[in-house]
Amino acid sequence: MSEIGVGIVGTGFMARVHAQALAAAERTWSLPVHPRVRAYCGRPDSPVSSLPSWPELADAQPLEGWRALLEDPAIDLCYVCTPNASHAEICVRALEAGKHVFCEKPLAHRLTDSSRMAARAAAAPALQAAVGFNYRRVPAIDLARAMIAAGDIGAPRHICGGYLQDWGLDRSALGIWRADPAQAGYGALSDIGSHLIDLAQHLMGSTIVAVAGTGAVGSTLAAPGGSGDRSECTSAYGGAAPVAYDDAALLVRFDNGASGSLDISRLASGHRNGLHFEVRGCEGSIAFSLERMNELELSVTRARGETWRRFYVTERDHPWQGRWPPGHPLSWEHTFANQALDLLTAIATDDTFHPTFADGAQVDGVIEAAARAIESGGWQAAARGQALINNRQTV
Ligand code: SOE
Repeated sequence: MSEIGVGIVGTGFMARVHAQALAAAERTWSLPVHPRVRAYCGRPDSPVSSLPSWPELADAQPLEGWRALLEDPAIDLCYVCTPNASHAEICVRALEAGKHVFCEKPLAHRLTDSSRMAARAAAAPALQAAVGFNYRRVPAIDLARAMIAAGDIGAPRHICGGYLQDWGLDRSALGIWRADPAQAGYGALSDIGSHLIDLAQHLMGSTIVAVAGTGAVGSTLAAPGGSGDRSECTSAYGGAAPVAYDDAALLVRFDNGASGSLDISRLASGHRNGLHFEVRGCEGSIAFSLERMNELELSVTRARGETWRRFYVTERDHPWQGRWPPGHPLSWEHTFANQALDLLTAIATDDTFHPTFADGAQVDGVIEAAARAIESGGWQAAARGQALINNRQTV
């Protein structure tokens, strides 16, 4: 089996998730190529001595800064797991160096950056330019997508979804880069809203073309300087830095006429990592919660008072199953091994891994439309990924 040299940029918890996922994918499946992490690095000013020594990187060379990593001819695939504002420079340089690129979500902290990344990726069609919306690779979510696409609930009319976390309530989170609009973008809208927006489009089979909503900076987390006073934040769109919303409640309109309501918060006590959705069709509904991530609920009849049927998504013919007998559930980290399997397979077969940078830029277009909608109080049009590449502008 041929080897593929991997470089990991970043030493935060997502970098470790991906390092472990590559090893897990190797243990779980007969991969078409053998991923070998050859090098890793931290922030540009991080000396090698400060880098972690994780067991899964025991054979990898620690480097000072990502430029040295991109110069290594033995690196074929670069994972970018750094603060959102640094994604554009690293990913564009990696593509220019002829590397396949996997970028953590959101693609960028501003639409101008993600448009540039998508355009550069479109100019290098032989290279993978992938975005880490890992929840597409939760078996139960992919089964829901397939059931919706197969017409099991009729034409999908509305999605009611949420991504709720509570860590923003802890003062211990003060000062982390996810709270700094200059590094992270639009706060929870960019961090976890990007997942929810991507999933909503993936499940509904249509892109979001218009957004309305409200949002708030509800804690000391997100305001510059940690004051909590929103007046210090520049305008959400076009200002020096985005407004780092802690909460957002969005209404969305899809290209196919369907609608959605999306609830996003990192100040939601009672929800450690609460991603959930209910898709309502003309003949039924389907529902999921990450807190019961191997289950799916379907409502297609009201006969005899029936409400929901429960599926336990661990059968051998369910997506990304087969490692163990039915009834052995997967966990959050397995979705990254599923992602690695599909990315390495796409590289080996010269197929295109989805979601791509164009998909990521389109999601960032919806995020920026949401920020404009919150600021303006009215509906805002969302940019489409392809338009971004062709015209390098938002609509
Ligand atoms: C936020 O805390 C976060 O780590 C996101 O950045 C991840 O994408 C999500 O999977 C878990 O929560």
